[in-house]
Amino acid sequence: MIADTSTLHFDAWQSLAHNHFSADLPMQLEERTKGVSRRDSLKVILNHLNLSISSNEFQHLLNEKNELYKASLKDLTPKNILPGVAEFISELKGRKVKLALASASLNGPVILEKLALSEAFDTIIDPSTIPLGKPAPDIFIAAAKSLSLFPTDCIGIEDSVAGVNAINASGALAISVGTNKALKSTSHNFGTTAELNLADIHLAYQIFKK
Ligand code: UVW
Repeated sequence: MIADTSTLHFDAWQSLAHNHFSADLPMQLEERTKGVSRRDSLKVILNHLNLSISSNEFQHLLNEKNELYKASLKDLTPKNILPGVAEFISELKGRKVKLALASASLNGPVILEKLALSEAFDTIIDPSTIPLGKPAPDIFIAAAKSLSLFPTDCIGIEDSVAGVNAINASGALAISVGTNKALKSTSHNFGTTAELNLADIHLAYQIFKK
C-alpha cells in the first residue's frame, strides 16, 4: 500500500505460469494472492491450475519467482510512493504515532530502502518469524507487541482482503484502501491512498473504541 508492488508480484507469477505451465492466470488471482506470502501465493496458483508438484520443484518456482520480482524492483525509487502516502506518514510522525510495517513480503526492507522510507517505521516485522501468514492475525499481533501496544489499541492499514481479514482477526481497527467490494464491507475504506487522512481515521477510531 506504500507503493504498488502487487502488479509487479502478479506479473512475476504470470511469467512463471507462462514459462513453466504455458498457462495464463486470470486477473481474479491477483486479489487472491495480494498480501499473501510467497509460499501461500504459489499454493493458490497451483491449486487454480490443478497441479501438484514436488517440494523441490515448489522451492525452485519460489526462487525463480523471487528473482523475476526482484528484477522488477530494480527501478523502484521514491517516485513510486503512492499519492498522498509520504504526506500521510509525515502527518503520523508529526503526531508521534508509532508505525510498524507488517508486510508479508520478505523483500519489505529492500523496498523501503529504495523508497527512502526505512527510517519512517519504528519497527519492521520479519514475516519469516511469523509461522501463519495473512489472513491469520499473527503478523498484526506481533506488530502491536513490538510497539508495546495491545492490538485493540492499534489501527492497521491494508489494501488486500487477506490483510484486512488479518487486521480484523487481530482485534485492531481495519482501514482499507481500494475499491474492492470486500474491502468496503469489512473495514473503514478510502478509495485511494490520496484520500488517507488522520482526521477521518481518528473519527473511525473513536467509534471503534466506544
Ligand atoms: C510476497 O509474496 C507478499 O512477498 P515476497 O515474495 O516479496 O516475499
